[in-house]
Amino acid sequence: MSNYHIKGLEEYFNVYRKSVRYPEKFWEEVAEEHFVWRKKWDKVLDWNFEKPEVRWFEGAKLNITENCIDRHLLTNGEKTAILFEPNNPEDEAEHISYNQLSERVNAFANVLKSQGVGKGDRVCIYLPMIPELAISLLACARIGAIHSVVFAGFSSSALAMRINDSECKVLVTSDGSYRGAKTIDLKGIVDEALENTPSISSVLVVKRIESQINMEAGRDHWLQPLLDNASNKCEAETMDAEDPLFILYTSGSTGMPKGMVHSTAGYMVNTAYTFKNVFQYRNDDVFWCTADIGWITGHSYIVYGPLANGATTVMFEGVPSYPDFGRFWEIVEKHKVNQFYTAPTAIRALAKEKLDYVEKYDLSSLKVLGSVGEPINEEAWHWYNDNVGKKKSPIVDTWWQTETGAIMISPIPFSTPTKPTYATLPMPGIQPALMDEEGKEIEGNQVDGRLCIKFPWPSMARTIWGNHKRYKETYFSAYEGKYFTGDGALRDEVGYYRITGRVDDVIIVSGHNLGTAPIEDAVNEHPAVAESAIVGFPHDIKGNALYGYVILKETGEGRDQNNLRKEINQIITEHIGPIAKLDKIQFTSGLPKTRSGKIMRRILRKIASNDTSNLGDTSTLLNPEIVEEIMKEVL
Ligand code: 7RM
Repeated sequence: MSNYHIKGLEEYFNVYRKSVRYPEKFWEEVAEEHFVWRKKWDKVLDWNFEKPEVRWFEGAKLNITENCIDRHLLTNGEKTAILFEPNNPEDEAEHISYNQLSERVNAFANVLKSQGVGKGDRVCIYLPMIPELAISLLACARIGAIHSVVFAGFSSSALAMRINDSECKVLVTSDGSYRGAKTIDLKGIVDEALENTPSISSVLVVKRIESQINMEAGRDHWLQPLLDNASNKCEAETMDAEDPLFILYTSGSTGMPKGMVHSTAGYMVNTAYTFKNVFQYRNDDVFWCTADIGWITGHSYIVYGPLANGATTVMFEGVPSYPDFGRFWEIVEKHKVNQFYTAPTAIRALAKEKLDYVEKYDLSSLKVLGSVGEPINEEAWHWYNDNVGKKKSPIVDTWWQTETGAIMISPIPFSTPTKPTYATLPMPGIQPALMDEEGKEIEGNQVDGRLCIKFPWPSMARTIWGNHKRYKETYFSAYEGKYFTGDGALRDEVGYYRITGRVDDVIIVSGHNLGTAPIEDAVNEHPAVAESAIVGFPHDIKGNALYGYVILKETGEGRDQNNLRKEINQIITEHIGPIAKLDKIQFTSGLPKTRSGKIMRRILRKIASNDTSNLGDTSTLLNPEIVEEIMKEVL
């Protein structure tokens, strides 16, 4: 029996049972046999979900880049580590070998040092999907700096907020980026953000689009000349197992985005383990995850998980629709991709287009198809299975979160029989529980409830940067002694899990988590807006889209409503980014409220979804008459 590479359903059950009975032994074996350590741990696990406090492999010393790069050099130095496919299909793909990756990461690490970055310092990375993005993560890890990647689609104020929250010292960005036929002035956004970020002392700028940009003397430096002068050897910093590796922000239902803090050793072991098993990666395979490295999926399954396994990982700069809707499949054919991992929103968008775009290409290299980010609906599942996988490639519907660091519930392809819309079974080491409204665990099958995890796993986030109290309240207070995911789920007759969606005020739009509160805050900044409430409603392509109910001030009444809608979306774009724009905006004179003044979103959600047959009990509302008014004007 191999813990590390599961083959067959029986073996999965054996490994799973062992991982529940002897979790420490299980993870210790994985850690011992598949990674290089400068010093082994003194204790595998220490935990307390009340405080909460979790430590894995305490006392161990390591550097994750030695596991992701150095150890592959002797045997696999010429193997392609990163296969970069540029936005423009006419431009040549770049094959970066492990040897080259090593040199580039080390040189970058030396440049960071020359800018005064040391162990524990935070570095903000705001880059498009170009090789420097992956390289900058690894360069930080090399010297023990904590990276905080901000998705390059976020606005200047979203960027500034994240920089300030974790007091980043250096920012890595580019002169601009390509996105399909468009170019984006990234540096312009950065300049605006940096007006209010006192912690940033220097900015490293990658040249990508060769545009005329402002370079502020003393603060901004072109990266290339610094790299040219840097040595490509840099000793890896010795890190403790529990030293933070990175911060990644995720939206909550209220307030500031949460800076989830991930540890070094546990994160490494867990992402590498799940990568190997969920994708059944073999030595010469080419793996492609289409996510952006600005999200956790990119961190774990473009960078760390694949590289820790010595894999070839594809990085794609562009979008699925450029130059046409066949781009993904063209890339699969061109690079003979073996494992393809994408999001339901992308599948739905491509399924709307002519089948020609898929059928034109030879997809016979594909062995495993993955899905992540939101529930995959039955129709999309079948389209993916029939037209991309030709009914031969199992679909792994992987459920996990920024907070969990690694895949938690997923089929193991060729072992676990798949079932449309089901993420199926927990990965070894993961102990899910479904909870009822009273906070009791629901035993048995054919049940549904709120999804919790009742035992620690190595890659769980350890805290929220600067706010351990919020970490405790958000994840460990709803159900005593358990981690609460925020998702609802059901367990079928054989024990398969199906994730039904968020049970809080987070809406997943095109696979991006959006908290309603920050968007409402932005809308309320419009001078004519008195109050607003935002809910999600089902959308063919995005999964969910945003519906805003807006109460105008007197000054706003009589104004052109379409102009107001445009202005409101403009403010959202500035504060959060275009992904948070509202699809529909309904002006109303009031919002349904409970007596304690809480907006009854449940009712608004139903109205926005055109599902008004059963609105539930509205008698407890302060203003039940408003429901009628809203229903009359629904868009
Ligand atoms: C990896 C990622 C997390 C939230 C999570 C769920 C939803 C993710 C699935 C899914 C149903 C899936 N991290 N989610 N994967 N829902 N089936 N396979 O997406 O932090 O950005 O989002 O995404 O609601 O809580 S995330």
